[in-house]
Amino acid sequence: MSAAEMPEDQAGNMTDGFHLVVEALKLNGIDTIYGVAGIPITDLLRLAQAEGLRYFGFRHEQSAGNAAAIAGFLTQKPGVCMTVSAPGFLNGLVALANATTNCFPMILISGSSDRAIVDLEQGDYEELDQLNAARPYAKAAYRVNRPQDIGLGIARAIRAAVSGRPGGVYLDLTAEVLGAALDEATAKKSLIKVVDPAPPQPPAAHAVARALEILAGARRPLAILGKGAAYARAEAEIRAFIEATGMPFLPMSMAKGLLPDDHPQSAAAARSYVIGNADVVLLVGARLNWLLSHGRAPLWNSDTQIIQVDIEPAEIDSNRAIAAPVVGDIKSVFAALNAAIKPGQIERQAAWLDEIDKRKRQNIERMAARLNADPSPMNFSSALRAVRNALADRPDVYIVNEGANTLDFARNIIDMREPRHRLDSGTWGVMGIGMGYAIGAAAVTGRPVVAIEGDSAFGFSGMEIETICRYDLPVTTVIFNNNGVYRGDPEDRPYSPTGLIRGARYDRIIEAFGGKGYHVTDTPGLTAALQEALASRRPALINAVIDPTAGTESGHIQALNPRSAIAPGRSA
Ligand code: ADP
Ligand code: TZD
Repeated sequence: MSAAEMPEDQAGNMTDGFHLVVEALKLNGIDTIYGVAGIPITDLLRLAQAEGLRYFGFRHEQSAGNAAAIAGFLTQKPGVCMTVSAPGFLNGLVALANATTNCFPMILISGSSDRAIVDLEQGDYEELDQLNAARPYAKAAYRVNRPQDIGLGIARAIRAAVSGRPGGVYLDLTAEVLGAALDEATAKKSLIKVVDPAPPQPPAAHAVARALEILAGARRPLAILGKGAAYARAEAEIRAFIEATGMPFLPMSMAKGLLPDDHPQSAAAARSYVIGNADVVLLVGARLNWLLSHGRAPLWNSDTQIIQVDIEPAEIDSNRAIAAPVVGDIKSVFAALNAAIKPGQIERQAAWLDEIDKRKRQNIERMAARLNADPSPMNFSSALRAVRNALADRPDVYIVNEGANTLDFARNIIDMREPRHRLDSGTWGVMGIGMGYAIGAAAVTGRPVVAIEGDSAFGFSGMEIETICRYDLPVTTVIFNNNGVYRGDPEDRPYSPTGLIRGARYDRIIEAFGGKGYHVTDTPGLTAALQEALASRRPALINAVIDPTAGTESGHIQALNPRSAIAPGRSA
């Protein structure tokens, strides 16, 4: 019998699945839900809101899931996304998979249809075997089949999401369980407050000693910092170690700001030189995946010894041999490294640092010419200079960034000074994270967000502009509008596979919802619009017109496009 069907006198001491879910979340400090309403979760969302949880309702589950995932990255608490069954669940699944791939803790909770009918494929409303569909894309996937297991299911989901290597967890709640009745005494006892969901994982002393010994012998050491280090909130410990040893460092894109980009030891402006010439690399919370050319030639030298700091033991040796694995959480690892290092054990390598400085200066000079040009229409460099100028005294602003050229240029041109303030396409190079990440970041930090978006990239989540306006969030979306995926088509040709409508007025989309739209065609206009939008702390969208011929195919990763083996020189 469901709680609703129960006679009044019996219902007095009873509770139901809806209440249990909300109580279990509250008990574990989860205060925000991102989602899209519908059968069977509408009443659950209403109840959550009535019970004091914040609810952000989206226009598409993928954006709700992306908001939850980035909230997880920013807070070390799992972000929770709730969806309806089958199609809503599948829309959210992309975000769940993206969270798992990027090691962000999130929980996708979806309502599901009647298992008796689903499992016999009898054609229920929104029928889908969601649990099994989620499994390959999640760090863990669970289904709750009895109301007395709700507390346990949520506890397991939280622990799985944040412990060890964080990831996306799927939690299936059947409509039946949500409506099911349970007496209050049993219900109360069934709830679990998770104790120490992500306990520190200190490294073994011998692993720390081995790492220091290798570093002590290095002539050309280099630290590479990844978003795992940002997630771990280990900036103080990492900075102390890097400054004590004098070693140069390179941030991966979402680790920018962990140490400020203008730190004298940053080697970002001499990236390929330092990777190719380092004799020892200290790899911290970054995988040797495609973003680091798998640790292989031609970028890497096969003799370079690698010390890898990661919480996931199976990550070690995944792409090449690791000389010194240090398995543990980054905060504990760096506390141990700082404690174990002996004065003078790792010498400052003056010749190496001087050479890096020389190359940095050369590269920065080369870039300056491009950056300071003022072509009309704007190109990526000049438009980003305008954005950078508007952000010069705003290190507090969170940056969301997606696109191809827009992503690659912004990563290099927009300096970050605070940790965890740059949120981008990440491990998959995925489009569609823009508005979800912007909303999630604004929701959990209360700070202004600037989303720097390619015009194609924006389209994947653009309808969430309404969500931004509805909640009056301090999000400014800057669209680099060059009429296409990568670039626009020539005026006199029909639309190609990469073409988008010419001269789109994206600024008018936000006006439909009461936000402020700007249409800008030059750099002073872009800087002024962004400054005004930031000062307003209200939703704004800047349509920045970029030269349609400015972009290159696939931005900086053109080489990943397959080439025909029979006609290698041919292109469209
Ligand atoms: P990037 O894209 O910045 O190069 P990746 O996402 O490839 O970074 O790598 C992040 C790595 O950080 C993952 O291998 C993950 O296991 C690891 N990681 C995440 N959190 C922690 C932590 N608290 N301590 C140690 N390693 C962590
Ligand atoms: N679909 C998804 C989900 N992710 C993707 N990465 C792509 C498609 C392919 N893709 C890219 O890799 S970048 C990009 C697409 C469609 C858009 C590039 O155009 P843009 O940016 O307008 O966003 P630029 O700055 O003009 O290059």
